[in-house]
Parts: sequence; structure tokens; C-alpha cells
Amino acid sequence: MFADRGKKLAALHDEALRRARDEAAYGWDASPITTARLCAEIWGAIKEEDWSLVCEVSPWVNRWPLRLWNFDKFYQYIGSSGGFGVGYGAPAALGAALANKKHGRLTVTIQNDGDLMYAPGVLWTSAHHHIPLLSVMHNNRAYHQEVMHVQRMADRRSRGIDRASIGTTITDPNINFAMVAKGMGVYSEGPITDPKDLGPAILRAKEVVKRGEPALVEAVTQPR
Ligand SMILES: Cc1ncc(C[n+]2csc(CCOP(=O)(O)OP(=O)(O)O)c2C)c(N)n1
Repeated sequence: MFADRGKKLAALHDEALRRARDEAAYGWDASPITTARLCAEIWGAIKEEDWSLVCEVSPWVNRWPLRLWNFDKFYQYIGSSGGFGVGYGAPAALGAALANKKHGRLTVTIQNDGDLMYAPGVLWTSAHHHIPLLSVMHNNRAYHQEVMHVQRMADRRSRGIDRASIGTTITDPNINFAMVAKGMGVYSEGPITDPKDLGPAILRAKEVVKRGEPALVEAVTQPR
């Protein structure tokens, strides 16, 4: 009986993976880069390594890693913050990278732009203490969760959504996070807008991280 249930679950799992791969192909060459492609490119670069993903992936990148990657070790996913505190992501990832260092694991985080605005000094700390952390930035140039929330609320009150970007987007000027990282002593590449440049940039950054230093690759991405 258990074996039968196991077979059913395995078939459902294969079907879900097949569907996720189909869905991930939509907009594959789009710019801004899709969150599916972002996550697929990271997976391509790390899957042969002893990796550890130290960021939340829901809702920010549509759970793509959980849908497309193969997780089979407890330390491969840090899970959620619990409190939904924006500004938790960057420092939590760095702490996890420090904890992973003695095990020689390749620590990876998908870093949101809004989250990094809360505590960008984390970058300097990572350089100062030589903490190997591969940050791939999901820069959608907004506190996008707020964009959606304000749109929803304005719509509910029939006010129109044309002003929902006020105070919720991070444009004018666009932030060049790769330059911010460089200024803090962190190896960086980007901002990357052409999706085909992303994979090679992640591979180069990975080599820096494997030498024991932090690195950041900034991708300009779709909102979700
Ligand atoms: C400390 C704190 N401040 C404000 C919020 C409200 N909030 C929830 S999501 C969000 C925006 C997050 O922006 P970003 O990290 O860039 O992710 P995005 O939604 O753009 O993918 C904000 C401000 C919060 N959850 N925690």
C-alpha cells in the first residue's frame, strides 16, 4: 500500500516538474529578465556544487527554485523569516553564509532590491570579513509587494491605480547595485538586462565565491 502511494506521489511530482519547466519557458528571452529564467540560470551554475540557498523564495521569485531545483539536503533551504520583515534578507543570508563557510558550502542568495535598501552595509561587512556569499540580485526596481497592495486598495476604492507607483517604486534614479557593491569592496557584475549575459556572469561570480570572497550579480528583472 505504501509503495502504491509512493508511486502516485512520484508520478504527481514528475507531472508538476514537467509543468513548471513548460511555464518557466514563457518569456525566456524577455528583458527585464523573468524570475523563472533568473532561477534557472542560478540552478545551472550551482547544481554540481554543494550548495545552500539562504533566502526566502515566496512570494518574491514565485517559488521557482522550489519548483525547478532538486532539494535533498536539510541545509539547502533556509525557509522563511517568519515575520515577513523586509530588510531581513541580506543580513540573514550573510549570517547563513558565515555558518556555511566552515563546511565549504557554496552559499547563494537571491537578493531583492528593496530588501537591500534597508541595510546595504551588509555588503561591506561581507567584504571586510571575507564571507563567501553569492548574491544574485532580483532587481525589479520596486518595493513591488507594495505596488500590488496599493493598486489593490486603490482599485477597491475606485480611485484608479495611476498613482500606485508613488513611494513604491525605486526608479528616477535607478540604483546601480553592482556599483554600490563595488564601492563596498565586493566583486560585482551588472546591472544585467540581456538574459543571455546572466549565466556567464553568475559563473564568474561563483569562482570569486569559491575563492572565499563575496560576489554580487545584479539582474534587472520582471516584478515577479
Ligand atoms: C520592516 C518592513 N517594512 C515594510 C514592510 C512592508 N513590505 C512588505 S513587502 C515590501 C517590499 C519589498 O520589496 P523588495 O524586497 O524589493 O521585494 P519585491 O516585492 O519588489 O519583490 C514592503 C516594503 C515589511 N514587510 N517589513
